[in-house]
Amino acid sequence: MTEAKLPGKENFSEWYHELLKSGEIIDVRYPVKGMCVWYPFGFALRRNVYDLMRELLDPDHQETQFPLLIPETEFMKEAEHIKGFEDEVYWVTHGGTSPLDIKLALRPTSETAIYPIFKLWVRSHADLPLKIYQIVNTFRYETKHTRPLIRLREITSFKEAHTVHASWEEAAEQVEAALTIYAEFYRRLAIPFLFARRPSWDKFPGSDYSIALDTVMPDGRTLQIGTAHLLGTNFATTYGITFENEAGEQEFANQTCYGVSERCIAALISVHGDDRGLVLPWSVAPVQVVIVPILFKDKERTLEVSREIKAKLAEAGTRVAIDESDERPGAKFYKWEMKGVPIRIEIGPRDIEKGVAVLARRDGKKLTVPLDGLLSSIQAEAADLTEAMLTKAQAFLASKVKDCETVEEAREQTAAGVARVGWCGSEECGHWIEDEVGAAVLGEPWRSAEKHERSCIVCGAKTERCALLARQY
Ligand code: 5CA
Ligand code: ZN
Repeated sequence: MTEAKLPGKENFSEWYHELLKSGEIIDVRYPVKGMCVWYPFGFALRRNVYDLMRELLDPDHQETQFPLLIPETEFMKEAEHIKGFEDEVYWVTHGGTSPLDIKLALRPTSETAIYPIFKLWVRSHADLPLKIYQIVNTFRYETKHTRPLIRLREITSFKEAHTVHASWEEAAEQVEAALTIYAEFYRRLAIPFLFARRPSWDKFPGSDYSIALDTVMPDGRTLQIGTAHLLGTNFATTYGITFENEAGEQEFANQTCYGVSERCIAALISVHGDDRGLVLPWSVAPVQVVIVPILFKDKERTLEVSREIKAKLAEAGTRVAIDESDERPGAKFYKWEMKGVPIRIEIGPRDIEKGVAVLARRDGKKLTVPLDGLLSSIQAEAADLTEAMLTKAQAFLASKVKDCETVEEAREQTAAGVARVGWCGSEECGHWIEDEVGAAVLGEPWRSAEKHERSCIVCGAKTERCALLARQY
């Protein structure tokens, strides 16, 4: 038995890379930088995560799909947008050996593919609101250090939603609706996060404002795991998206867009995983329950009962596996722990005599439960386990965020966490903070109730405003 041991989670970077491999999530050996391969197990996890996303979006959005290639003529229309993405675009310049008349961009995101068509789809106020999304691959020629699932050049699982509204206020409400959907998405994944309104210099190119969700990784650096942007009429003006209002006049439409990528899976792995491997929430685990028959005497009977349990659980909609291999129970436990299976059932001849089974949760809790009513025991433990995972992750995040009064304190805090400091909101003070502290301004907390008097850490002005600072992935 070769038990490749994981490095401890305190060596986060090594631990993360080793776990992507041992957990069979991502194979990084594809010979193009920033482009990775999903192992089938990783892809099953991805499918469950994106099924959850679809479940949350579908009641109020329609799924669609636009082309990957965008003509240069459309791509180059929105000045701010071009500035933001120009350096990151891959271009298709040839068809076979013939140069193309008009170069084609591989979408880095799809505003410039979708909005020329929105111009055709939106005619009158009766067409609004329009809310669509697609889950596609996008390409960004990232120049910063690439990392699997975190900073890719091919983002394979880009969920982007695009909406069109009659007024700015309605669009702003849609941004809030999007944030509420993302909050629920991450609650079900037991991943806590902070909402921040990005500073003006870090908002989405072509937006009025951007709200981001940041989670805290094990090493205290933050990862942006979703963003919602209020586009106002900026793109509508460029692409001529107008509608006839109730008074019969033409008006520019207001828009939003919001996105999540496979970073949500990077967060899932990083936030919950431990020294023994993946720890997956029940909602998305490819295998939710594994049955390990303890085979020493009465093998046939033990297997028979185990298979009956499996059939029952499967019938109830549980994703269940049974490990009938010849390995020692210990080796089997190790293998399925690495895969993050939330609940393991151990059952041997003595248990069968007594009409019980041992139920072992991925967080280490073990209990003996009657075979009668096994399904409801499993469901109760699964729900409790998800809560326990969320509580633990929330406590970790809370321990990583601290109010700081001085630049020195903020510098120390952001070495392995998030600092909250008074900030008057001026760009000048913001840039000074970034330079002096050596961390990014994530922005002002959004939807946060607590407000109290502070003073700007730079200019000393009295203010209720504050900034979250962190080193970012
Ligand atoms: N059109 C908008 C909304 S979909 C947009 O492109 N927003 S974005 O640039 O902020 O990207 C959406 C999300 O994708 C980000 O919040 C981040 O979580 C993720 N993301 C961005 N770049 C990468 C990358 N290179 N690799 C993996 N994920 C990324
Ligand atoms: Zn200031």
